[in-house]
Amino acid sequence: MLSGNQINQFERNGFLNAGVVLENEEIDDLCNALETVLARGPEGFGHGQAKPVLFHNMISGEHSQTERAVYQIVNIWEAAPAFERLLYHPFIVQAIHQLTSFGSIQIWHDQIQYKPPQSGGANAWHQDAPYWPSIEPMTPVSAWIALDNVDELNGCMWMVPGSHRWGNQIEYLHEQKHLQHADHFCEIANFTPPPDQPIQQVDAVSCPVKRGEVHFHHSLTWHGSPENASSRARRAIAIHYMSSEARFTGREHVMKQFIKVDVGQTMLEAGNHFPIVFQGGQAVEAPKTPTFAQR
Ligand SMILES: O=C(O)CCC(=O)C(=O)O
Repeated sequence: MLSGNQINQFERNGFLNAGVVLENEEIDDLCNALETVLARGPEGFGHGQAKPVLFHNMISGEHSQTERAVYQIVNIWEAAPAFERLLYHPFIVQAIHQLTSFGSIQIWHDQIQYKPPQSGGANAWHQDAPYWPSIEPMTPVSAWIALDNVDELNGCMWMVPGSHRWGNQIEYLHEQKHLQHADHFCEIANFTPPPDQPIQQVDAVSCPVKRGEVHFHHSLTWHGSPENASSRARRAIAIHYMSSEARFTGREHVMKQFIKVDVGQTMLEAGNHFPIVFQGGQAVEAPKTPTFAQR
């Protein structure tokens, strides 16, 4: 369980490192599963085989001249049982309940963001919720779990304390796309927070996360991560949750193709791509057999 202090810290800042949640052996299993998926590559999954929903270099095209890469794998859990089990991690799920007060919690989607050594690219400043127009209300909290020690040198996330209370500022944040390198990533300029909010300065801070630790962030918290120019890999997985009371809007997202309810209906019956992980006051147990993947 999160302590009252941790919850207060999350509510004030919009993010929280809640410490170690995974044993070495679990991390090794996750890393092995990730290596298997990376080795197969986006084209390595045959027709009818369980596969991630999306697998690509998320900065190719945009910065193709730099030959940098951030491999984004959405719903690796569908292809890898170790990642499916992680969705049901009781501490993480309970913490999401504590931070949101939702009575029923589902997975919206997960995503690996893997930055290879030396050539890892940046994930520019953004907020998550504006990228998820398919569901309302927007999903308020994500869990981000490090599979390597992640720090300023290999592309840890940076966050702006208090920014989750400043509304949807995605257009402003897109103007900060030139901030790519660790040495200037924090130099966000020319923004005045709304005067009625408790935090009044834009002070980006780095958020190092050790292997096996979980870091939570609000879906309106300004965040991003600079390039990985170090000799170390940066492997991490984010899990994005939603309330089962969230409603399908019909708007676009890579997960929209799997939503089995009509526009305006709640996501509770959205289908098995959106597993329920908390219900009836407790974390749900992981299924005994994988939903999609072969063992
Ligand atoms: O892994 C990263 O560097 C960024 C991840 C992210 O933007 C998120 O989890 O919302």
